[in-house]
Amino acid sequence: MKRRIVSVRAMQILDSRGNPTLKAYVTLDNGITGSASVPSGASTGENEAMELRDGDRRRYGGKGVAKAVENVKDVIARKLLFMDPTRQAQIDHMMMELDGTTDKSNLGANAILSVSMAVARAAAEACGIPLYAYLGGSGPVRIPVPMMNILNGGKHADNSVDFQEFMIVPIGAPTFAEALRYGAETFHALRDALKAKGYSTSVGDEGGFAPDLKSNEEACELIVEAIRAAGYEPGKDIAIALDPAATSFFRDGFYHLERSGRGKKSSSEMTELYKAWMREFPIVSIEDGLDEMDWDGFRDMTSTLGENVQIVGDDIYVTNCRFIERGIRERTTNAVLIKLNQIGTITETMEAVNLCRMAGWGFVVSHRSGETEDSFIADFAVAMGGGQIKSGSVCRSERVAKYNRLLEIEAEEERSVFHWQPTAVTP
Ligand code: 2PG
Ligand code: MG
Repeated sequence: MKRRIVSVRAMQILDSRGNPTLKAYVTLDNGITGSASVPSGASTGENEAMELRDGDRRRYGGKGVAKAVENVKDVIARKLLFMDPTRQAQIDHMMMELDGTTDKSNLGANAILSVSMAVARAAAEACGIPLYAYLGGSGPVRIPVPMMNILNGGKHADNSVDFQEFMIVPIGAPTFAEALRYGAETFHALRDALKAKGYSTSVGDEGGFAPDLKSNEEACELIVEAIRAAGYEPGKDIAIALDPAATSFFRDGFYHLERSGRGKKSSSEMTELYKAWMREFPIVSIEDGLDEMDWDGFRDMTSTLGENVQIVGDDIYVTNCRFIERGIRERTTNAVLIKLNQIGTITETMEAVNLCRMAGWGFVVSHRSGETEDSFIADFAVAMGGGQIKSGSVCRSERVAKYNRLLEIEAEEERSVFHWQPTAVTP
């Protein structure tokens, strides 16, 4: 039976950094309500869809989202009333038209996305199926391999590490549950290793440790040591993925490794650095190794290293088909980071995933550094079937919520498969 939307509401809640964000509620004529909360980034790409913030410095330092909440309750709600919630694309396009800008700055990408996600939740429940099955359809259920960010630097921590994320990837684990165990055990071994060296074991925005290390390399050395101490073989059981988020230390044509006191490097010197690291450490994926505007540098890096490592574009593509199309044409990378709030609707995010599939590229569904307890991306990653997710470390509940949801899906789903294969994607 066809359902109708009878109410659309939103409220201001807090994210994991204590900044305001939105939670939206979509209610149907049978009383079902779907709700969803939106995350927020710190190392944001220049061309991301725009989060609408109030700018009133007396409240939350200008970061309030009261206007975005009003836009949901007023402008968006009025248009969505009596619509069929299973018409996701139609609803998303209607909101895009209503906004009328290319970056969603009128109504706010945060306002639009909260409703887009809440609509999907309500529709899935009305259909009586889990969100991942509703968005992904029938067929094998591929549980993604987690990239767990156990050491934080850059804009996600106030320490001496230039690179933003050092992640462990349990490539040899037989199931997601085992992968998570590998990760948690390595995380605890890393705490012991840091403690033994007199380093801080406090954590950064994504739940990874944030010590003042002597160099960026030392992060990889400590992680390899922790993998071994936890009883695993580096490169066979557990590999390393990096997200330097290089835009955050790029200035005047150079990459400034200032925090670690390593001077400045050109684009090709950065590629050489990654190449040297790949000889020394079991690295399987490098995201945003270069600046978001360094398209030529990315292409050179991909042609030099792309055979042996996944090169992921995050800030350079901002989950936007326009940029991903250019990347595919120019062989800029061989994989894409997928973040719903970089573009602002489920429909456009799925279009970005489709481009990756058609190009035979890998893709990684990702959280943001400012998150909520909403586990939407866990279902979304399963639905998209790309086999990779990054949701931070194995501590801080806003990170673990996604991993726990994946445990649940794997336990409930008899058809589930789990394997590490970064560039092969399901059709
Ligand atoms: C990234 C993300 C998530 P942020 O760069 O990939 O880890 O960080 O949300 O701050 O952009
Ligand atoms: Mg990134």
